Amino acid sequence: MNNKYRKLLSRESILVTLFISLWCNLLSGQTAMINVQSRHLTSLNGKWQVMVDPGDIGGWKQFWIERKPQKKTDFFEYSFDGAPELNVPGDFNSQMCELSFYEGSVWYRKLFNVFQKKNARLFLHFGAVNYIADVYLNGQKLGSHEGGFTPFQFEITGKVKDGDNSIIVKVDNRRLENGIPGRGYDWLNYGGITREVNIIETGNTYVDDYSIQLKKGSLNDVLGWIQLNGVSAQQKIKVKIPELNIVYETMTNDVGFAKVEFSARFKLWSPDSPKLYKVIVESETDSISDEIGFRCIEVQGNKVLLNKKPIFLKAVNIHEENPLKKARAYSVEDAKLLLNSAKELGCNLVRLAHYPHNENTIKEAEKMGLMVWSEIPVYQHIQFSDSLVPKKMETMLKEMIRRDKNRAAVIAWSLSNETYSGTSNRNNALVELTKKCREMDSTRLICHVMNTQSYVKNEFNVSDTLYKYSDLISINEYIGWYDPWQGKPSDTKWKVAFPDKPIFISEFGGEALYGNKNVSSDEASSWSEEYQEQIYKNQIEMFGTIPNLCGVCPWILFDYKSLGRMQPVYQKGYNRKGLISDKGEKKKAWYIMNEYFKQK
Ligand code: GCB
Repeated sequence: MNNKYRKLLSRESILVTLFISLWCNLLSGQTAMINVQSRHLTSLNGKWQVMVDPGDIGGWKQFWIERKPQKKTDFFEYSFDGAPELNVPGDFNSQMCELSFYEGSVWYRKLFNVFQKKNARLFLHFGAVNYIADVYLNGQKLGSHEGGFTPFQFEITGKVKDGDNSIIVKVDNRRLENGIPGRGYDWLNYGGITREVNIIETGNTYVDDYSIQLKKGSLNDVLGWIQLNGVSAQQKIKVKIPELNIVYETMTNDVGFAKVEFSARFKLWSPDSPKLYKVIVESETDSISDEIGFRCIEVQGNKVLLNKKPIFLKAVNIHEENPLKKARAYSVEDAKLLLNSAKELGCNLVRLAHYPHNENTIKEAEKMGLMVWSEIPVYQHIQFSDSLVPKKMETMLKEMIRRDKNRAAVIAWSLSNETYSGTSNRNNALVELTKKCREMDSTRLICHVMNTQSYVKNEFNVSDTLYKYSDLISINEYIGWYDPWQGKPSDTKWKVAFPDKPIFISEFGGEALYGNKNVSSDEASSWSEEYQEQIYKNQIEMFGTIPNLCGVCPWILFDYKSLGRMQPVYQKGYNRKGLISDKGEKKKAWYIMNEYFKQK
């Protein structure tokens, strides 16, 4: 065990972590328990009544109190009774045409029935709410959560009444100067209760969190831990893998923590063989079951190795949008639509841009044998010098890793996309975040995506010092679209400040409107399929010149909605860099990319 890991597992660090998480919980919702799907759930999905509140009057009129007329002269100019309904999970923009581009407050209410058992604990769990959620139960505020793409929960034991209860959530998806993402980004700001809502029932002490993955660099040794939550902290623990006849036994300490360490001859997870094992984590008071894969991902010299063998990352960028429904994706069906298309293109990796996607997507990708690149929305214009921003980045990172750390498919945590080296405090904040990420999970690649390179006289100069802290040199470049070619693609030269690291082209491409064919292949303003196709042909020629190339990732699989893309004839509110249109039609460039991936 390396020192870093030993430090992570020490009792002091656990106490510090518990203290920090308690402190964070005062600011945001409680950190959510993991593996919600295998718990005792009552779903609150379905229709919720809503009041749209563009003028923010709900705050001073105290919508959460739900006042009703008491005497004949009383009236109130708001009410959830008789209000329109929205589906949860689901974004509000795609469900009411007057909310298509709405960024503001919407109040949601759900009435539900519950009976609390003796010795049981109840939690109200949200998969994600974009962007700020203020949550009330029966007129009392439970708390708030900031961050649109990660889960949070509130314990409601003793706060619910037997019988009828009411939950009210104020959702606000307004952009914030010190939000993450900040004010500017190139995707639709879908607001609402976008993922599932559940009431989770547990015993007095339950298995809150666990990490069961291979130790960094090993193909056989599991190194992990279990964390209980509740009064009976010291318990006997079993970790069982029935298919391998493994029953590992240990004991949690006085803060409910136990280290897990055992070895086995696993059939390893890989895109060719996405093997998952049923794993049961059992305490004296709880039992939880998971499907876990075991694999080893590392960078050695200038190569990415999966299970000790070099692998070329055949990737594609995906936004969490169902192009056919024109709505935020959240379901297994949505995931299958996006991921099957990535598979058909020939991919072995999906870059889930630019925020943590829903759990269904990660789990489906894992079953299909697609590796996952997962990122937090530290995107372009982030106010790194704002005193709250480092804490917000860390919280989002922590929530992303906590939820998905047992997913073998996830091979990379990406901490930033296209931040600017001149932004005050950028390096400081991101270097700190990288260190924290390594402490939270040192088993995966940790990356920063940048576009700070120069491209002059057919030479790329890649020199951003932040790459020192990134396992890959991950470059976004749009030569042929935003930047014209400076010479023959096959003559491109490269000057890279960290010449021993693998290079990943995390974005490239250009726009075309599907069906706009036989127009012109040498004018960008034609928005033709031929122009886009030519970009892809040239890029592929250029890829041959890149030292240590470990993978490429076109921007993007499907055309997607974006407010900044308003060219009235060709874009009409869509970023048209998709290899496939928003109606599912393949453009010419798709075939070029598909052929390249077949050759690789
Ligand atoms: C980028 C961004 C991506 C954009 C893309 C574009 O560099 O990372 O989010 O949408 O460019 O289409 O310009």
